[in-house]
Amino acid sequence: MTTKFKYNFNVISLMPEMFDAFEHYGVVGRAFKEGLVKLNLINPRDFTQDTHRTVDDRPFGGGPGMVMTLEPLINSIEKAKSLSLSKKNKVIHLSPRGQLLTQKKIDELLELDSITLISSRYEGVDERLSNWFDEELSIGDYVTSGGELPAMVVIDSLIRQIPGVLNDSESASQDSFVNGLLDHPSYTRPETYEDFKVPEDLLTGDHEKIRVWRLKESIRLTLLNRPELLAERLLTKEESRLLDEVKKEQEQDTL
Ligand code: 4H3
Repeated sequence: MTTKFKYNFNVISLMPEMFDAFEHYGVVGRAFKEGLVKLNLINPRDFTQDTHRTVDDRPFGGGPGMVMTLEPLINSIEKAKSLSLSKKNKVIHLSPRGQLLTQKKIDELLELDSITLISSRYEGVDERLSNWFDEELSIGDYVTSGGELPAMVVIDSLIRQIPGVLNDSESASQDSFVNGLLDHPSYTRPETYEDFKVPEDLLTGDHEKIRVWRLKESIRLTLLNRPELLAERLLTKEESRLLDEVKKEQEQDTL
């Protein structure tokens, strides 16, 4: 009997309602519906003792804004850990200060069976909370008003990589970054729209010619938009040849 894939996402958030739509649409919604993955929403406000259910306080040392207090977050983390499927779990704080999220990181997280994502608000969390989480992750160099959208980005990109979640027509194997290059351009009908034609090679039905065209365009796009990815990546002989062709064509374009 095939062991059914199971993965628990525990999200600690003051705004759990933000996840309502997230759970119900697209491939992500299907994965939740089929029970492959589970979303546990934990609200620190449920772990407060005072009548105002206070979760924040003023920063020591002064300055604008408020800081999320330790106790409701620690109690939330303990609750989340009790909902994790096994010891193969990590507690991650989403923050602009964190390590940048990459496909490689997503693949590492896929090896676990549960993750707890702390979506903070206000000016962030009391620094001592770092004794209760494993790492900080950032989805990019910008600030959002809460960690909820970054948490959804992490969960979505994880779910896409679960074997069986994407059927062939949605396949993740051709996604950007999966082979360390940006995804090749795609075209569909009509073959000509106003003066814009589909590249000839894609109309030949010659699978080898199409494979090479797509690889070359992936390399061209990566050189243009993310040259550092090329620097990090070992290129095959074929890829190096195609990169040289792209560079020569670029030189001709600038002449
Ligand atoms: C993560 C969280 C950006 C990211 C975030 C990211 C709200 C952290 C608040 C929350 C602080 C703003 N913004 N790039 N925002 O992954 O608690 O400082």
